[in-house]
Amino acid sequence: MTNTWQDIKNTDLVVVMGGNAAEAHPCGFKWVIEAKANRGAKLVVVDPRYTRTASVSDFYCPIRPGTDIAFLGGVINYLLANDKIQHEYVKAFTNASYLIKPEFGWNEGLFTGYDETKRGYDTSSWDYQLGEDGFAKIDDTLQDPQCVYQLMKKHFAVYTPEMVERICGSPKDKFLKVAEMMSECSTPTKTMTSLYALGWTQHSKGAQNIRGMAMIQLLLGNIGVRGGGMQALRGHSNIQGLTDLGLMSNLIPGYLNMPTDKEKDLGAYMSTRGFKPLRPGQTSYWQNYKKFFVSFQKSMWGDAAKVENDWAYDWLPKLDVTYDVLRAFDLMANGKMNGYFCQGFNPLMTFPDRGKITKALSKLKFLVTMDPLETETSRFWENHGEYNEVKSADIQTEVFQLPTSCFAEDEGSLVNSSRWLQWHWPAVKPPGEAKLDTEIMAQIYLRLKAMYQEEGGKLPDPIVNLRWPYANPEDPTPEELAKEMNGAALADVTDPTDPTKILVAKGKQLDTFAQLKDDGSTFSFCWIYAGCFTESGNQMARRDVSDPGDAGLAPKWAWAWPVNRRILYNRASSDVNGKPWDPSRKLVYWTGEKWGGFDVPDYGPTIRPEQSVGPFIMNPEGVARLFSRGMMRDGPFPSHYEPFESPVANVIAPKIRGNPAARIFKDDLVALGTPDKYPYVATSYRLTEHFHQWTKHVWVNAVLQPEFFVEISEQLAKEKGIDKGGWVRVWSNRGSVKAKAVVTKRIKPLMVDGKPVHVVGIPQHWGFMGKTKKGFHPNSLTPFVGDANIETPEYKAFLVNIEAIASGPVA
Ligand SMILES: Nc1nc2c(c(=O)[nH]1)N[C@H]1C(S)=C(S)[C@@H](COP(=O)(O)OP(=O)(O)OC[C@H]3O[C@@H](n4cnc5c(=O)[nH]c(N)nc54)[C@H](O)[C@@H]3O)O[C@H]1N2
Ligand SMILES: Nc1nc2c(c(=O)[nH]1)N[C@H]1C(S)=C(S)[C@@H](COP(=O)(O)OP(=O)(O)OC[C@H]3O[C@@H](n4cnc5c(=O)[nH]c(N)nc54)[C@H](O)[C@@H]3O)O[C@H]1N2
Ligand SMILES: [Mo]
Repeated sequence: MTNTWQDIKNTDLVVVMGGNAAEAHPCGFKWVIEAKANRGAKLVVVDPRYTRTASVSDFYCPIRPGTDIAFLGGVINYLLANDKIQHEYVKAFTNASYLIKPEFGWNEGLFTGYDETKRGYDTSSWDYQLGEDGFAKIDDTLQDPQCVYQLMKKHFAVYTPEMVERICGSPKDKFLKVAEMMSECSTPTKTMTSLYALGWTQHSKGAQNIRGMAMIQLLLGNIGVRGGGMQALRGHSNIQGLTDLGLMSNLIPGYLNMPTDKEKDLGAYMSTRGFKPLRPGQTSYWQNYKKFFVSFQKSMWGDAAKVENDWAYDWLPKLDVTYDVLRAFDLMANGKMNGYFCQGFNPLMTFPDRGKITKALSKLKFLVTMDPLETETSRFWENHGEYNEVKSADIQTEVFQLPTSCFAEDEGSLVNSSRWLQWHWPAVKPPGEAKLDTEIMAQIYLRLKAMYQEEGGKLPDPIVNLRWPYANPEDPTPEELAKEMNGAALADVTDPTDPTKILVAKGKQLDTFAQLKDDGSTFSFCWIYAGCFTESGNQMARRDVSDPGDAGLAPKWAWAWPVNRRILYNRASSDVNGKPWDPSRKLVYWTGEKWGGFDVPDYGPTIRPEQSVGPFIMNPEGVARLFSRGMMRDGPFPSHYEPFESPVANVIAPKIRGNPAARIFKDDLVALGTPDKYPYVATSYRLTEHFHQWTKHVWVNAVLQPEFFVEISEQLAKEKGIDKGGWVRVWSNRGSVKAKAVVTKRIKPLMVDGKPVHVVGIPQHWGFMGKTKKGFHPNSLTPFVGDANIETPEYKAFLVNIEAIASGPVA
């Protein structure tokens, strides 16, 4: 989230699109109700189904799964065509005026630089024109045909209201109503907030869905302001922490990236991470990259990371390709990965194409699960259901189950959607033989280290030299680990302007990442967390609810990264002169001497407005990007692509199937189904009564939602002779499931390009373990396809067929 949960109460318009917050985030959703009750805010829902969120909305618009970019593109076109943008904001704080290279272009659904054999782009033309001074060229009048504003106008012109209706099946008048409601928020005193989650990410162009809305929010002047922003409603309680700490295969903590094979030494690695400002006077915060990186290396290897060995650069793995989870399972399925540690993950249920996952797990020599529950994954060799199964007798995989504690039994921090690190304490002791994950990992590490010390090995250094400074090496404490994430001084850190002044004495915890050094005198495992555990104690354990100005920030409750800033890009809440856009919703403003207000400002409190430093300090140009400069793998602007399995061709680029840069392997392309055999669009989602696959182990939840079902419209039920509550078989090109049919008015057929499209809704909480009745998961059916940028699987739009059957799943 750019803002906080409570800040939702400050908004005028809540748009829930690509999520179902009332169902999946019921506690946070109370702030939407607050906004409605206290400010008269309106709630708009755009979803293929009339959801629990829609049931309390002011306006609901249906949409075909996987077509949000056409809808959002339609809104962008509407805002530009009707001149409903916040001009001053767009000019000052975005790259609308930046000139793009003349060789950049867009033709028949592809941007320049596409290479079909690589299924990817050379993105070099998606860039600014640079002047001789090295700065990006701009045209303040926004008239140059190569400026981002004009290119954007051209790119989105195709998404007329008629086109939106043709692609999305959203009736034109309903689309126009939503566009009009959003456009009202282009005035400086009206704001809109966007709440989204997996309805947007789980597509082969998921990241571009989010960019589409971010562009709208920038055009409306809604980023960095109270009641505005982009709210990624995160999933598991600590999934924000997962990405922060670099658990993605291409990241290291704090959103630094893993070196690639080509970057042979630190010099090569740093040469593309210079982040020279692209406009005069910009801060370009990533210029501190080396400080964060060296401090990370010091936290990993302590004294063994030194200037002579490039701070142990060689000990980091180097990527040849991205090792996302799809690729990992593909490697397993092809016999190229033969051991697997599966910690807190139940992929047999939750990863796409169960047939492929089963095949993958069957090829392993060993599988270790670390989980408080006995998961389906740990019993993958039992064949339940109809899919491309492997015979149990042919499986050689040895399975080890290591019982762990769960969140209620351990101490530590969870990072929530608001980027708050909140400390929590154990309620009970883990039962039986269950151990804390940290203890298990420490045990494994110490044994590995002993083996390397005794037997040598190809590269023992990174393991034997790992810094391991815990009082009990066998069981590090949460406090020790948290302090390490924050970081400390390894030598006295002095003031650069006055070396006699000691800012942090040797051995003391750091207060902020601004104190980090690239000379080895500091360490911090995750630079964005610096400040969470200081000499004044554990900031994450703070529980002070005070909220100055009733701003919805509660700055002394827990601790937010970065530097306890509650709203990102908050400098943009004031105009170029530092005056709040909306005096009734002040956030950060220029007092005449410094930046004051309710939040920690984006940059140095004494940087004067006339210095024109942009609020988007992580970009070397200081402004936000309407045109994403080379960062996205699948295009600088979002554009509509059909899901890989779709009932219709792409009307904008008929020859293109799916996002041309999406993650898909050859075998999985072959496994895709076509609309002649699978005419219905399926989508999958969650229910409040269950949490994924865990709560089916609990009687109370099992009683609330005992049995697997699918949801279909009354029209489809009639067409297929399916009774309310009757049994159905639903199948895709990859598998088949049996379920009870819920026939509902909440799903309606959509008219897409002149023909009706039916949607089959498939909730996802059942399996063959636990207290609920035995059931199946949509992932027996889903395709093994992922987003182009972050490889999130396309769970939300695929093709199925359905028929009534006489009996359901026993056996
Ligand atoms: N009770 C409960 N709460 C949970 C969870 C749980 O299992 N149980 N899981 C947690 C986790 S890990 C996550 S990630 C979050 C997920 O939170 P959400 O993303 O909100 O949950 P979903 O139910 O997966 O999907 C949300 C909605 O997306 C809609 N949708 C499907 N396809 C499309 C599309 O193409 N466009 C649009 N606009 N909408 C579409 C679906 O109809 C559904 O209503 O929930 C978290 N909260
Ligand atoms: N078709 C379809 N598939 C989906 C989705 C969808 O919308 N549609 N949603 C996707 C999303 S957003 C998500 S997040 C995934 C979820 O996928 P998973 O993460 O595989 O699902 P969970 O059931 O939450 O599994 C987490 C496991 O962690 C265990 N656990 C809990 N606490 C601890 C602990 O402290 N330590 C350890 N070691 N284990 C612990 C739980 O018992 C559980 O078995 O599913 C994805 N799959
Ligand atoms: Mo999730």
